[in-house]
Amino acid sequence: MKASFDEKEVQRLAARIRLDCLNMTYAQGTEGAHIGGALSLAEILAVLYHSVMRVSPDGRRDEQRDRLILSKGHGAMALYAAMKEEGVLQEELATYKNDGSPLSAHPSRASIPGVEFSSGSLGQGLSLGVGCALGLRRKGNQDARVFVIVGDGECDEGAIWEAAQSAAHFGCRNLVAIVDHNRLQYDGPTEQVMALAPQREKWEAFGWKALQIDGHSAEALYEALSMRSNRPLVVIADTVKGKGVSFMEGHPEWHNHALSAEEFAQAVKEIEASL
Ligand SMILES: Cc1ncc(C[n+]2csc(CCOP(=O)(O)OP(=O)(O)O)c2C)c(N)n1
Repeated sequence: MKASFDEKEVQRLAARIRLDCLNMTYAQGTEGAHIGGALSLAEILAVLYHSVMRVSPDGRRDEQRDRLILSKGHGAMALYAAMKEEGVLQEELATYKNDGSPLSAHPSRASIPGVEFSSGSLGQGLSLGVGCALGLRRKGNQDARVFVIVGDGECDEGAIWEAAQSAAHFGCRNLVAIVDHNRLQYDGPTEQVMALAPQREKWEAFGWKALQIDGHSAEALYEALSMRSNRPLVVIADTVKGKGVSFMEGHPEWHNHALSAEEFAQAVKEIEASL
């Protein structure tokens, strides 16, 4: 774990991640991008990359590095922006989704050295995380941790709960799941599509240490993600889909959307005001 945490610096980093996500989305023209669920991730990724994870600037070479799996792969824009800020990604964000660019709509291990696993098909990342955590332990690596970010809608997938059960069974104390709990999924409110509550109690019943925190508070995230537990740890991060842009916040239609010139200007103005 890194020793330094500066709340203001992390907040500024989160704002820059949001600006990059807006730029990438606007560059897609009428095709748009997964902006809502990228904006909800900004503080989570800022805290992980800046203050919590040991990252390997040269990709996956450092065996002691912490591993991050963005299981909700459609949040890739926020991941690329955070990686770029921390020097883990050298590509130009402006190439996002262009033909031939390594920065595809979902992160690809084959084209980006800092990506641990390819994702995009929801429900798979936590199982990958369990395997990775077990592998590290069997290699005698006691320090590296595995972080897996899942969406709350993604938790509809049965494979998430199979992975949760096996993580506890195999004693994966080096595994941390983060639920981006923004209460919305593709087609509406999570509780209407497939009720998840009571989330914390469910994870606890599956044998995890469960915390529920404000997922936009850098300090709360830092404290929770720095915690070591003798069980797998899940941090249920209460977030807002579209966070930081007033006309997007809490509106499911911004899951995957294009930005008009006026909307882009307004959104940038609002994020810049928070810098
Ligand atoms: C297996 C699978 N089914 C469907 C999709 C299409 N899809 C992409 S995002 C999404 C909604 C996910 O909701 P949530 O996990 O809550 O993400 P967030 O709201 O944070 O963006 C769906 C259904 C997919 N990527 N993978």
